[in-house]
Amino acid sequence: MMETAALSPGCGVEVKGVSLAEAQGERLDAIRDLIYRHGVAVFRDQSVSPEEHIAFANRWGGIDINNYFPLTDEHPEIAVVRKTEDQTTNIGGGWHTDHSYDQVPAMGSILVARTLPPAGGDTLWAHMGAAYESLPDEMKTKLEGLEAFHTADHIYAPDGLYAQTDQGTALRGQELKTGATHPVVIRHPQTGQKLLYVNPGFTMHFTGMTREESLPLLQELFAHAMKPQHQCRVEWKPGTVAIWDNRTTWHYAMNDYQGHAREMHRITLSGEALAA
Ligand SMILES: O=C(O)CCC(=O)C(=O)O
Ligand SMILES: [Fe+2]
Repeated sequence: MMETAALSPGCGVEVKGVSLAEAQGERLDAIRDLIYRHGVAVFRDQSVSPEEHIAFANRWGGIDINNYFPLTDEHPEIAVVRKTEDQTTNIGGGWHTDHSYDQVPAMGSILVARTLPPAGGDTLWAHMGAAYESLPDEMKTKLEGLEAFHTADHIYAPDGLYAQTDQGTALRGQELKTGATHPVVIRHPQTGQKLLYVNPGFTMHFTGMTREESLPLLQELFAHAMKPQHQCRVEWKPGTVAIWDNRTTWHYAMNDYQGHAREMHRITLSGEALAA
């Protein structure tokens, strides 16, 4: 029997009674729907080998190969999100939406915990449907028809954010150029829910405005979206798997476990173009 419990009133769901390694058919469709609506689903006590991780992702749909993260030697489909005990910078340690810099952004990811610190290293998600819904009506009106430009170049380029940290050498794809324009408010491709689709990691400016002109409104939206009531938090345990929807959520990987290693296996799921 599949059972569910909300992680917080605004975001996330824990799913019990499911073995992801075996989930398919109607069971998989039910899981899919939960993730589209709640933004992120957490599954505990899973036993998922790299092969089963890939097989599940293929049953879900297409796999996107991330351009930046190191890949496992045996399985190029699996990206490694790693912080060694000697590194001080982590991956994803700020609010962001993966792949918003792609014109056809990845739908989401399946993250499997492989090595965990003794404490800390939680991941936070924030629900952009809840964030949109709680905006004042005047703001909703103001956002109608607005589009924004997203890129990852300031993060991953040779003079980007990570290059200045001890994560720099582990990353690939520094020569890539990215850029995409999306509506500021999108409709979820499957549920039709209205979602705020700008994020502090990759959204640079509104179309037709400079960065400087855009920043006051962007920062107002970011501050609103990251309010605690839109968030949920996942404490990883051995066997924990999280699957999230990039359209519905932002996420943030806590970097509060200095001196300890943390390693996650990530498969990125393909998505579709986004529309208002
Ligand atoms: O390590 C995590 O919890 C998430 C890191 C991240 O941002 C990602 O895998 O996209
Ligand atoms: Fe991320």
